[in-house]
Amino acid sequence: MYSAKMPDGFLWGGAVAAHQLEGAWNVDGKGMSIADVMTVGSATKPREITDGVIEGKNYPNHSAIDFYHHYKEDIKLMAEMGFKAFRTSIAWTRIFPNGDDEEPNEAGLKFYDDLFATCHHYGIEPVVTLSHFEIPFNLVKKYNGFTNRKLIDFFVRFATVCFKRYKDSVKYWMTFNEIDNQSAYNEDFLIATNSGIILNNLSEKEKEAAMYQAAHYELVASALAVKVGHKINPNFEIGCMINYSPVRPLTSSSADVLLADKFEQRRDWFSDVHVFGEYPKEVETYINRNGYRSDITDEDRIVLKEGTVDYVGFSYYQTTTVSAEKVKPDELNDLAKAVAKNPTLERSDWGWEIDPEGLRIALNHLTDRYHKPLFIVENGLGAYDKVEADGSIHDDYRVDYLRKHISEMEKAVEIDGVDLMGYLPWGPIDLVSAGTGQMDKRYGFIYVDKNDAGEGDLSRSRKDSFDWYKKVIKTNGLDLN
Ligand code: BGP
Repeated sequence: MYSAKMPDGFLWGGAVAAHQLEGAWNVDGKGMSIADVMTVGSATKPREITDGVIEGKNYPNHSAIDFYHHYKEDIKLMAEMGFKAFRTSIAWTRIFPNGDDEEPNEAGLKFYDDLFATCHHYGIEPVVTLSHFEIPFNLVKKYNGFTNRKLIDFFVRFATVCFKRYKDSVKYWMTFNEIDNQSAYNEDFLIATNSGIILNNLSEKEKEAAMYQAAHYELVASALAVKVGHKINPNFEIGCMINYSPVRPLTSSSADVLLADKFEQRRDWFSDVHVFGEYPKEVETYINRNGYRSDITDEDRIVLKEGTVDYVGFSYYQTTTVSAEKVKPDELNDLAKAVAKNPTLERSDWGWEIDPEGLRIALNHLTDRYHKPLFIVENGLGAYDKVEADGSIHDDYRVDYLRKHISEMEKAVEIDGVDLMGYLPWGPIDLVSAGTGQMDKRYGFIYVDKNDAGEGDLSRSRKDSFDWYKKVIKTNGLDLN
């Protein structure tokens, strides 16, 4: 297996999001977020989004793994693995419970003071996402999420408060988690979880129109936040965050290749705007032709140019394969409809294709396209774990997945010359799945005793992967065995 030492200062660690582990959903003044109205699903059954909290339903994010009260113990375990960085989000509703409040909630701000101080105590650098699928529910109901231009101001106010408060305790920021992860909405969902758009009763065209409008406002909000952040602390590194999945044609036919290109254009435009500060031609033409975006001002275009990001953060889980048998290139709109199964790849228990080399391809592609430092801020395998009678957990499948991905990452850095800031695999401690709401879809090096039904005593224990990852970090990536 190929391995290489990573550059000095490489940020090894892990990544989580507030709503997926904190719990304490209504504690110390926290308001209700979109994640608080999502029920538990399964590998085959999607989560339900309810109109408010309905008694008797199971909302796993309400208590999650109660990181809110366990963070000291949890960060200590991550420090034991040698973490250099810990990515989390600031729950918007802890700071602005309704999203449109005039003043922030001091108790919420204080929680993150303490969390970041704990990280620094162990020499762990916090990496913070401002909005990670946890938009205040009030902003969804009252304004229809980011379809409303007012949301720009609410987000920028939230970002400004965070930048000022954590000016000296956080250096690495990201504005919106997986901003591109909203065009492939799920029919069964009531609300697009990224931008908070209520999708009920909208036609396919209306949904797409709403998505382009909302994404535009999110991009403007992000650019404004980048500008404000750099004023508050010029040493801030503020990045974007996309879900990156290299796209492949199922066959070598021109129709499949063109479809793969078009698919990629419709996915990459979000980061194109973040990095270049302008819309790419194909997407601008597509949305104009469809009459999708009515509100984009000259001032917006200036803001986008002035608020470009410092680095490109991305999640990598799998590649995407497309087939023109499913959708003709010129008829591409709902991206999910073009996706075909890749016959060469194995899948996880949740059907996610496993493709380590895709990570190297991703790193090369993003480097060539953006000429910016990259940051892998999510990667990992969701799997069922078995606890043995003596309490041990032999998660060799997880080690195997991560080892292969890290090896490809190291090739990209060492052989291809990619400028990479760090590697933060998803869910270093078991947490609530964003997609299914399950606890039993586990990513962690640290096991948490809680299952899908919410049973368990929340105790933490080390899986086999814990010691393996500790060694990887200790040798700066050289020893992957
Ligand atoms: C990404 C999200 C994360 C995380 C991850 C794994 O898209 O940014 O929040 O959850 O996917 O997905 P899941 O939790 O559905 O397994």
